[in-house]
Amino acid sequence: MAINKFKEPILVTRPLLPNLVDFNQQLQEIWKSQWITNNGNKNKELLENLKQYLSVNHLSLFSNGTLALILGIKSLGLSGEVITTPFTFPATVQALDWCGITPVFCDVEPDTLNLDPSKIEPLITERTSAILGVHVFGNPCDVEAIQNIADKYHLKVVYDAAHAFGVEYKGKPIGQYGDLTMFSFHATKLFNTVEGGAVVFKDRLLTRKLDLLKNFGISGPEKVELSGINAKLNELQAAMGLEVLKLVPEERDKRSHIKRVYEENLQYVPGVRIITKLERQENSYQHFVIEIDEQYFGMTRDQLHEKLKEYNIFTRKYFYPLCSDFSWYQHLPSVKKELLSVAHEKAERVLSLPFYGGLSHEDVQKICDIIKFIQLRQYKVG
Ligand code: T4K
Repeated sequence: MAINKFKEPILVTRPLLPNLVDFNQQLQEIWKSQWITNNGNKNKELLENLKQYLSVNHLSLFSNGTLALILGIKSLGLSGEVITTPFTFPATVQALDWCGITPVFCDVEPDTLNLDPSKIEPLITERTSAILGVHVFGNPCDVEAIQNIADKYHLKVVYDAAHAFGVEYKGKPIGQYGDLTMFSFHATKLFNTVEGGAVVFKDRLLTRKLDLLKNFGISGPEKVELSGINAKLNELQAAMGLEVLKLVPEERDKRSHIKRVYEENLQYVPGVRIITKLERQENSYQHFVIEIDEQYFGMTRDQLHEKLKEYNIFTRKYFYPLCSDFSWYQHLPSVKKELLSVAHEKAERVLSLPFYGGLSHEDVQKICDIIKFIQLRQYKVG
């Protein structure tokens, strides 16, 4: 039995887009106000809505998640070295680069692919100022173990929660852990403002600092207090956010059903492990990621990734290559392969499958059938 390829390409994700009539209404209000950036009314409204949605007291909006993280790190006054994960999107470690901070790479846990707390302590030196964890694919880090280490050595804790919008850990919103947490609102994220991001934080005094940092350090018409940059979210982005936020609960529901179809079909396939299996508020429904074990699956992740293209299915290898493999870090002692063995193994095995509310259940079923068919055919050929 052969399976036909998809007529149209199936991409790893598609942006959540508001109804054009609703968005147009937002635009009309902006046009009327003649205020299109620099902390307008849409910005203020989105700020309040997000504080409520994420259950946090302090939040600052930015033009994208990367600048949010860079300025968040700056606002905490971090310096020297920061312990972080190699298994992440380049933005996490590049934020450290832009702050003149040396990343110290720490291996990840085999299950969650997040920073492994049991490997952090030996990496702490006199220069360490913080631990920067990433809630990879929305799976929360072991935030309690990380906080215990940070308390013991008087370090700050920063989280990159680009994938973890709306996630809870042990019933507590993820943004309430650590000193500062960044969320990305890029087009590919569950909640998007086209481009955009935010930091949430414990210390209310950071609000003013972040407001200055994202607006050239300007504190008045004739006063520039510090060296900042332009990282403001504009009114059109904020309007997009206001409309998309209304759609998030329904999108989460749709994705949770898609997740179930994937799980029912893939959980017993030899050599396939589902990484993003948490339920309800513990899952951000940002990605659906599997791990391919060549020994039992019969082919490598790379071979499956290529084969799926023949059926018009475009999966992604998030996160390959590891950040510790970037050329400009090769002088660092922490990039040694033997110190990052779990991260190296996982980066060769992970595959993000198409995952967005617009996928029909039939499409998801077909993707699973194709994966099983590819595996079966491989064994027959082999
Ligand atoms: N930290 C972490 C852990 C992150 O994952 C990210 C971003 C950041 C920090 C930085 O946050 P931001 O500064 O971006 O706010 C995409 C996103 O561009 C990136 O935001 C995201 N992580 C990363 C995981 O995914 P690419 O290079 O894979 O994007 P691209 O253009 O290949 O798009 C992915 C898929 O989405 C494609 O199949 C096409 C589809 N797509 C994309 C766009 C932009 C659409 O259908 N429509 C669109 O408008 O990085």
